[in-house]
Amino acid sequence: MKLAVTLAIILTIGLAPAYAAGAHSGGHETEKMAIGEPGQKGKVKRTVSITMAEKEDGAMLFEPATIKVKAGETIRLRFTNKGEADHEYVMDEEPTVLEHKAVMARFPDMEHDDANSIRLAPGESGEIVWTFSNAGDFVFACLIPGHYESGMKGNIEVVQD
Ligand SMILES: [Cu+2]
Repeated sequence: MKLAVTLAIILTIGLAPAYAAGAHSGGHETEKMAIGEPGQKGKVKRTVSITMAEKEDGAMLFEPATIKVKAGETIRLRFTNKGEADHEYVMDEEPTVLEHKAVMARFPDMEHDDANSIRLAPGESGEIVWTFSNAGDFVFACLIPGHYESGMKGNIEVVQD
């Protein structure tokens, strides 16, 4: 019993800093992400409006759930949370998002301050200006526990111009 508790503490303490070092302590500023980088407002070519909401049957979703952009394009992603719960948006390569999801499941109150994510309270709006530097298939999701499973995920197709 005592060993189990100690082990749990070690795991918890061990994981948190490792995660912080990997993704939350400015790594995004120094490492190039495959999905791109924060864009300059002056280079915005178009705006994509995305709503976050819950349905009466318990489903949660992003509308639209597919975003298509051209490689090199700078987009203003404009979000509105039309639901009654907090929602977030994070975009990246799928394995990274799923890894992040596993960490969120362990630390549900974790808040992000990454350029590729945004969290909105009910009724709030916000935006991310982003340059999708490379062609490829990427994903976005809400990683608040349970939301991904309820449908809060989508795809970003970045095609070569
Ligand atoms: Cu959500």
